Amino acid sequence: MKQLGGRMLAFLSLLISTGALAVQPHAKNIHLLSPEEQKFILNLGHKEIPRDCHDLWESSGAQARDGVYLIKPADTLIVAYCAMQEGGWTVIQHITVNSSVDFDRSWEEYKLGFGSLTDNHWLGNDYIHQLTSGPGRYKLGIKLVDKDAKTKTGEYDPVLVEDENAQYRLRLGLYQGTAVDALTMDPENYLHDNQRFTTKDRDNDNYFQNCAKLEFQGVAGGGWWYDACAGANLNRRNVIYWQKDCNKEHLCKYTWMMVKPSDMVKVIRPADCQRDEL
Ligand SMILES: [Ca+2]
Repeated sequence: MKQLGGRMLAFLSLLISTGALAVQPHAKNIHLLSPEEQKFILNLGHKEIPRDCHDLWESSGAQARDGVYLIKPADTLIVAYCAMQEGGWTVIQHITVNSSVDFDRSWEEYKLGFGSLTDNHWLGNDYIHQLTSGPGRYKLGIKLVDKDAKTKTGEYDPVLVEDENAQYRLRLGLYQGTAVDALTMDPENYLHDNQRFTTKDRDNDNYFQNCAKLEFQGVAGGGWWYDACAGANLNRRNVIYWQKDCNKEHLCKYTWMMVKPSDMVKVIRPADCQRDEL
């Protein structure tokens, strides 16, 4: 009996070390990957689960490549797409104009994420909250690619998406980038900073109707931190909107939203202090 138990353990640990058991990812948002894609989680079976993609990039000595990884921003294990350029961004949104993934979704769907991590998706407001609420500050990266493949970028530093009780209110710091600042400045006075999240089934916006339900050419706006209503909305599937950079006259093809720890706060590791002790 004892021997059988030992063999069983050896067999189990073999399965775990080969990654065969490690999948099931108890990852809470595993629905963002097909069963086939789940086999290609790049850190499957690893003992140490990083907090985010930056953590992973750093511990790999800047060698980690783009792809899907298991991360653990709080006490929940999730899967996320990591864009490893510039120190490891955790992607929270990707949309392609006229995406086959519908962004006209409910509160619950925006909360837990939808779409496909390797394609168009929303990571999930619960996880965006967990990522941006630290420890340490986070920043938000925006990447816009227009129909001529010209790319514009921007960063808000810091960023915080508050929890569900606060209706995932968006808090943004200073902006810099080549794209226009469409979240904290708008010539029409639509400010997205400090707004709560609105979906078609939960109206937290400042308009007399629900901004997420307003249609353009038959397509609703999708969930967003609406004011009354928008100077930017990256979740409208038929017209990606970012003031003068992306709109119905100047079409954008893709966008990404990503987060990573702020440069303003450097984490000091014990090893970094040793020199001071000499
Ligand atoms: Ca309203």
